[in-house]
This record gives sequence, C-alpha cells and structure tokens, in this order.
Amino acid sequence: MRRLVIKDLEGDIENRTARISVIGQGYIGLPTSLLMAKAGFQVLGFDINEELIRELSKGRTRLDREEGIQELISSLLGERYIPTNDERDLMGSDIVLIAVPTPKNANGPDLRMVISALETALRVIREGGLIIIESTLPPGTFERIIVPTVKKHGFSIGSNIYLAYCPERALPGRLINELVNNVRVIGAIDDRSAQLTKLLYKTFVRGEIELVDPLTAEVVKLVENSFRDVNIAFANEVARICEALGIDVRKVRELANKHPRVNLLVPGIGVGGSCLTKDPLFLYWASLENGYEPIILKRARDLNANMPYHYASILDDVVRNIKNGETGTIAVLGATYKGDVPDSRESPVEPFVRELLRKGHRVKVYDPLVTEAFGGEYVSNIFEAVRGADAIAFVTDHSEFRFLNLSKLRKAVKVEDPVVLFDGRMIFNPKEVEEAGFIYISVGMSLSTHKLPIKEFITVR
Ligand code: SAJ
Repeated sequence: MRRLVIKDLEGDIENRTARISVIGQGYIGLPTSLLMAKAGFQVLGFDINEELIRELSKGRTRLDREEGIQELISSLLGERYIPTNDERDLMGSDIVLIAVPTPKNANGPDLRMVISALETALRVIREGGLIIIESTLPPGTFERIIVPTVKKHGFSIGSNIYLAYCPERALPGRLINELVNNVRVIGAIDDRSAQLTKLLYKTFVRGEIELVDPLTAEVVKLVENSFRDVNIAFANEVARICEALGIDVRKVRELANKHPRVNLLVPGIGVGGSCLTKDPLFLYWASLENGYEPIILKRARDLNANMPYHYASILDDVVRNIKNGETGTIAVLGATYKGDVPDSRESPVEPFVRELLRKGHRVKVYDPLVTEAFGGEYVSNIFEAVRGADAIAFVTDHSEFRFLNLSKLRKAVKVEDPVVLFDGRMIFNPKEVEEAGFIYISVGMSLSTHKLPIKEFITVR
C-alpha cells in the first residue's frame, strides 16, 4: 500500500499531474510557482495577503521589473497558474511548497510565519504528499521544530508523508534566471523525500541538484549570505581605512582588483535587504549556542549596520559647515535596499534618513520605484526633490540615477554654491559631478581633500 502511494507521486511528477500549492507569493514563491506551471503543472499560488492575490488575479505583479515574470503570468494565469487566498482551494494537494519570510526579532529568528505555513500545509496535503520548505531555516530548525510539528499531526515522514528543505538561493533582480540555473541543495532525513523533491526540481531547474542532510542544507544557505555580508564588510572596512589615511578607495580598489585573486566588492552606505541583514546572525546565534562565537560574522554585521550612521554623521558635518553651524535641507535619492529592486525592507536608507532627521535636518526623499520616505518628506519627482537642497545624497544604485543629466540636476537645485553631492554607492565619476557644479563627496575618501570653501574642515571619524 505504502509503495503504491510513493509510486503515485513519482508518476504524478513525471507526467505533470501532481497538483502543487505554493504558500507565499512573494519574491520566491511567485516565480517558483510560475516556473512549475510553465513546466506543465497545475499550480495554486496561495497567500494570506488579499490585496496581493487580487493584483495577481488581474495579471498584475509587483515583480514586473524581474525579467520574464510578467510574460509568464500573462501566459499561465487562469490556466495552469491560479492565485488564491482561500485555503480550501488547496485541500488534497499532492505537493505543498512553503516560501514565506523568516524574519528576525531582537533575540533570534522569528519562525512564526514558517510554522503557520507548515500548519496550513499539514491541513491541506493529501496522504502520501510532499511538503517542501524553501523559507530560510536557522540551523537545527528542520530536525528540532519542523519534523516534530509534522509528527504531531499524526504523519510518519518517509511513510505517509514526504518532507524536504530546499532553500531558495536566487538574487532579486535576476530571479527567474537564478531559480532556473543555480545549483539547488536539498536536505531531507529520508531518501524517498530527497528523491521526490529532486524529481520535482528537475522539471524546472537546469543547475545541479545536491542531496544532503537538513542541517548541512541549513548551514549552506546561511554561509552563502554570510560570505557576501563579510565580503561587503571588508570592502566597507577598506573604505573606512582609506578615509582615515586620506586616500581614495576607488584607486585602491581598482588597483587591488587587478590582482588575480582579489575581488573587492563595492563599499557603500550599508547593506540591506531581508537576507543579508539576518542570515549571518542566524548562523552566529546557532554557533554561539553550540559553544563557538564566530566573531568575524558579528563584527562584519555590526560594521555594515553602522555605515548609514557613519555617513549621516559626515553629511551632517558637511551641511553644518556650509550653513555656518545651522542644519539644512538634504535630498535623499533612493530608498530601496538596492538598485532597480522595488523593495525597501531593511534598507540602509532608513537609518540614514532617521539619523539625519534626528540631527535636525529637513529630509526630502525620492525613489523611482517606491514611495517610502522613512519619516522624511516623499517627493515624487527627482527635480522637485532636489529643489532647495544644500546636499543631495545618492544612496541607492538605481539605473535611472546612473544616467542622470547632472547639469540639469544642479540647475534644479536653485541654491547658490556650494551644493554637495554625496555619492553613497560610488556610481558617479567625481570629475563629471564637479563639472556639473557640485562638490563631490563619497564613500572612502578623505573629506579634507574636498574643495569645500571652509579652511578647517572636519576630520573623518
Ligand atoms: N551591496 C553592497 N556592495 C556590493 C554588493 C551589494 O553594498 O558590492 C549591498 C546592496 O546594495 C544591498 C545588499 O548589499 O543593500 C544586499 O544586496 P545583494 O545584491 O548582495 O544581495 P540580496 O540580499 O539581494 O540577495 C542575497 C543573495 N545572496 C548572495 O549573493 C550570496 C541571493 O542569492 C540570496 O538568494 C538572497 O540574498 C536570499 O534570499 O537569501
């Protein structure tokens, strides 16, 4: 009898008759649903956010800047891809995939959304079905929390239910491409769960698929994002060193990167997004609990988190110098956590803006993709945003900013010299900025070298 159930699901995956439900229709759940629908499955995209489901049902997506997503929705909606927020539609699913956020709170990971999605999955899955978790799990969660929850519902893993962890590893901005081409890591406690999950992913993934134990899969995912956070922290550390020593990090980076084994990332006003700001901490906490404190992870995280405060402090000094000690008006351009992605979660722009406000400045915020202003005044037009500004801070590397006409921008300011342009993402050529009539300041430069009209200029802290 058990064999029959197992064979059924294999066959249903192979001939695309398995009915799949995906809980969470965000950055990962939506594109993954669409890819499985494209592969030939009937996919229900479930989300508790009614507004999101309403939009999707009309064929509209918040991920319209992600290449390929709008096209996939247009061709699959109502046919093989059906968005819903009615849990009853999911009853009897053969496969349920969970792609909801795993945020952090002050003391550790917040697993409430994952657990709630798992409870939903356990209510709707058919006997002999497969549950896959794509949401990030802190080390040990699969065996200590997920497995016991499944057992509590009366299921026996590897017998009348199958269960696997397959963390998403795709980069916002290149989602479809990375979901298809990246290597996938599957963690499971039994072979059948791993094999069934592999069979499913093989229907839409071109990258290799590796099978490991759940703890290894959990750690791999966190190591990847910690690697990136630590590497950006190193670039930021080099920027701070250059500021202290009075040289330009651009030249240092350009020359160091000519070495065949050096690849210094781009220093900037900070590291944001929902992944890099928490994943290194998940790894840090888990290791600490088990007797080893990974100090590099913690130091890197703290350094990256401090960058927005550091540059808010510099800008505060610069503006007060220009204004003879008074506060001024600062136009902050960019609000999202990175360029060309309409996501302001954990954006480093938030502490940057809040710190400038706390120091008493008027802050106007413009972003081409979101209306978030973090307590500042949102302005929907870039030229209006800069009008009357003593300083303009570019803090997100949107493509729109890279190709701006800087002379036109300077004219729109309508303030006598000096007007400062702070390049928080190193997207401009300093010479061009100065030719347009701004004073250029940036990450990783000694401020004493800037051509400000003040003799005794601040020293970088
Ligand atoms: N950043 C820099 N300097 C750089 C590169 C990035 O300051 O040289 C900043 C960005 O501006 C942004 C932050 O870092 O604020 C993070 O951006 P990102 O593009 O590095 O990464 P995410 O958070 O969008 O996506 C990461 C990816 N992980 C890795 O590249 C190892 C992605 O593959 C993961 O799937 C994703 O986290 C996730 O969901 O875990």
